[in-house]
Amino acid sequence: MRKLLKSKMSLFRFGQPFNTGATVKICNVEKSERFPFKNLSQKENTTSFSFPLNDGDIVLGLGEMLGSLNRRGKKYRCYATDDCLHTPEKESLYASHPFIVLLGKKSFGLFIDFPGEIVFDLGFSDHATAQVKISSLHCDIYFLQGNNLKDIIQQYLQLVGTPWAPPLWAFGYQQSRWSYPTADKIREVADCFAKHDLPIDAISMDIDYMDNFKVFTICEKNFPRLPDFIEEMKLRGIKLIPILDPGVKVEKNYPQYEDGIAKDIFCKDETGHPFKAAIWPGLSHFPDFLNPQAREWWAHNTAALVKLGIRGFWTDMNEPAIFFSEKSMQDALATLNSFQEKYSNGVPYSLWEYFNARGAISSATNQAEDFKSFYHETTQGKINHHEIHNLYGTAMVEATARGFQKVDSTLRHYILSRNSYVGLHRTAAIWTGDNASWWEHLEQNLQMLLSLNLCGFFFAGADVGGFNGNVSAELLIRWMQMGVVSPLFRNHTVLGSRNQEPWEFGDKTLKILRTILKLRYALIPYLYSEYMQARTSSIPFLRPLLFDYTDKISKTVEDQILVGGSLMMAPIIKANATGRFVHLPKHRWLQWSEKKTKIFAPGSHYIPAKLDEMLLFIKENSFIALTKPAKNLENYKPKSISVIGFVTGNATFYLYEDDGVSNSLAHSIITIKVRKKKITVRIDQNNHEFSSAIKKIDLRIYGLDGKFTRETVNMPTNID
Ligand code: MIG
Repeated sequence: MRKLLKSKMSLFRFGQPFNTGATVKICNVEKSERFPFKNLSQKENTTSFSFPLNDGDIVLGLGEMLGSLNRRGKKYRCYATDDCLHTPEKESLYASHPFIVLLGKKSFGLFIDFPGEIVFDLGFSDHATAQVKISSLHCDIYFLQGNNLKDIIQQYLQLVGTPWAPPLWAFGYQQSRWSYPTADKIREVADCFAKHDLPIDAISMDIDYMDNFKVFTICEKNFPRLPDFIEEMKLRGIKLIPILDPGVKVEKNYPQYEDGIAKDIFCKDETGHPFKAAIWPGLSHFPDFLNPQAREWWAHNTAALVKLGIRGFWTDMNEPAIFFSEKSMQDALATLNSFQEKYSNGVPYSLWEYFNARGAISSATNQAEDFKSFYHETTQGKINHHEIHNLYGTAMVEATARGFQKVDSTLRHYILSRNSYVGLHRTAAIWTGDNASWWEHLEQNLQMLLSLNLCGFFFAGADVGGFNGNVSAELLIRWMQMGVVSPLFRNHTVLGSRNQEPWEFGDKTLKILRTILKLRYALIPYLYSEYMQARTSSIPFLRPLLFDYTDKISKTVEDQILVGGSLMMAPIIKANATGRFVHLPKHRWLQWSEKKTKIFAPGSHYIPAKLDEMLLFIKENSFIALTKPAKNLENYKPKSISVIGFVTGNATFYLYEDDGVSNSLAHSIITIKVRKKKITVRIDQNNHEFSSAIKKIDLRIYGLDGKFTRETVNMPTNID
């Protein structure tokens, strides 16, 4: 295993920061005189500092933010917001990951552990300066020195903890749409997957499964006998993933409302009354997830669904999103009324008044004033929401996870969250929200995945095919191709859009999509093994080239993905493309597909890729592992696997396997070694708590001449 460099991490503490739970390591606090940036200022409730950006400096990080991988030249705002139009100028989205890395003559990482608003101006106002503004006098700032990106990221991951271990089935394909309106419709979708020979592991249940969008209720008319339905789908190997929104509707006789009031678990306004705002179910209260009692209450409710057989949740709107509050709606209506009065009575009005009226209703959404108007009762005291805004969804997920633990703490859970803060990567997956069926967003998906991985969120993904708008067959194909390496692989689309299931685009497209899905399922041994090892080695599962390579070109390539230790994907992200330039750094690479293989020398190459082709490369002296694609990953225990290597010298491959469901993470490691052309295979199983079912390994090793040798290895029955 790779050795860690000695930690060169310093913590600077200002005031008495709220403990966010982001970090898992306790660091000594440094004297503030040693703060590395000279122009630190603390005034008017703001902590700010800046540092120079030299020519050629690269800034990485910030996880889920729009824009390029190199963050330089843009302004970003960590203040979670439900914004469903991801256009390039937007400064914030649903998540806050205030961690950046500067790569330059002197490289460093910077993590600002503060759950309120932070603005990073990374060479936008002035190309040669980075400015950081934290909207508080209380925060923890971690400064991480390192020789290179890997060193800095490893320190960061040690600080914020090991990424989540998902259940194996989470690596399967998921189909979603807003909404499959009835259980029958979901049955029909499942039938189509079977009929068309398409693997699938989960189907989402969007907001329409509830009774009028009330959380923890079921619309009995459209989803009768839910427990039976869950069981029926389970027998088909498909998990149902219901959505949970935080808002609890204010409505007499609605049990969760009555109980929530009785147990006093909602966030309060200035006057001590439960804070009220409109969200899908209507005027609602918001569980105070920062309050342990409220978390317990929520966990109790989620546990009830887990007991029915639900194995995963999808937590949405947890920034939290607010459509309007009573106050913001009154303000909006006042603006409308005053325009209406003038207009109807023939009183002169300016066009500004018309524009104000036009935007009034929509500007009642997600108002800062509303976020400042309610409070949390935390173990660290009462605190205004605005101060800890970015923690709300993370706390909601913790409460949801607790629901699983209540039922069976030995099993791994699955939670897909929209909002996140640093630390959530230890507990859940995130998706990147309401993207669109645009080619630009396919590219954005790629860059977000890489940025998120650099921030510890290995298990992430975007709505494949795009959420808003209508996808074309070509865009869906290219997006699904990238999905093959995306940990979360979920096709999801908005209410009213064109159907986006694989069979909706004609036979030719269906055939291509089937091959893509089968490839994903074939690659499960490799993907899962590399993911699980990435967690413990603190090396991101998905990486940009510059993580592994130091050549000039690798520094600038933002559209190729290193997947684990052996594989690289160069996704096609342009419409009508029939190929693309690929940078192949340092060593030779074996272009690999099930149909053809070709060896490339290092350098830049234009490589053709027809619509049904994707560009995957195996690095020189490394291996990938595959199986026969399963229909789903329930009870997945392959008996034989194929290992494909491209070996010109010495090479070693570790294949990690576990039961894919339990928290114990008892596992086995199969080691394949090539030394001077001699191959050895061994298996280590820790304490025999987990024993691999693999009996046979079909080894195919490509050499320099592009030809392969084949060998079948029968696994020993006596282990160790
Ligand atoms: O206001 O539940 O991002 O995935 O389909 C929209 C309906 C609420 C936003 C999520 C999207 C989901 C949708 N939700």
